[in-house]
Amino acid sequence: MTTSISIRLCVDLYGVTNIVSGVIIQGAPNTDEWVESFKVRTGIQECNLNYIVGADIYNPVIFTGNYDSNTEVTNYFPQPVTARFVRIEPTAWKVKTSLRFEVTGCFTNYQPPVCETGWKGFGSYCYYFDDIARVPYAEAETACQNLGAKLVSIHSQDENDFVGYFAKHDGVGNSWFGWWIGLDDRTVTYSYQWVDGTSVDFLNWIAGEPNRSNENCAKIAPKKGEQWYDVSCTLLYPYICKKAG
Ligand SMILES: [Ca+2]
Ligand SMILES: [Ca+2]
Repeated sequence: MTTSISIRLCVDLYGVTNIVSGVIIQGAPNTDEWVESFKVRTGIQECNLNYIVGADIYNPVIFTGNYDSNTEVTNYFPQPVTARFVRIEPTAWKVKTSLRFEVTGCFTNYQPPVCETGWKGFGSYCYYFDDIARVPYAEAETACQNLGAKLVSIHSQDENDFVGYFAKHDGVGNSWFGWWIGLDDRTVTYSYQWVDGTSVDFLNWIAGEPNRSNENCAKIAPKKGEQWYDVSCTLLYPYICKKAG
């Protein structure tokens, strides 16, 4: 990918979500113009990109850029991300923010999931957002099973962003206040488990939650930064299902 002068360069990775592990940049060909340092944002929705961060999750990584026109400088991210959009935000440059830019990652062997009509793909899974239903948790669980799926499990900030984005934009009425996700402590209080049996390797409770031993089911609340609450399993919410693509 080669591009012209741009303060913020954003690329759409062929219109599909990819695993991106880093970026490679060069200065302008045979001209003393290059980007000396930069930040990177990535994401699956163009208007909702997150900065690449490292151990300090609150501050974007400042990547070291070029020192001449033609040497390719490769920067790997602290860990690969799932992204369709990659945006370079120069923080220092020589004369102009000229750069040539490529991304590294798994493009040749990544196959976007094939999802039925009405389902949305992310990673290797398909997701269904039933924003019409208003049902208790157990009914939502059954409804997903009837679709050959399970109530959604969430395993990364990227997956949470994806789920949260569609929870927000597909939602009508009180879906804005929450959707069932497949996380509960119905068996052992405060021992939360995913109903699809996957490991609990990511949690996104809002501050102060989970807060009640008699609230055993989790919802994601798009209105509250896509964070999670424990609530009574008898409350009525729409729900999100997930199955392999
Ligand atoms: Ca509980
Ligand atoms: Ca609660």
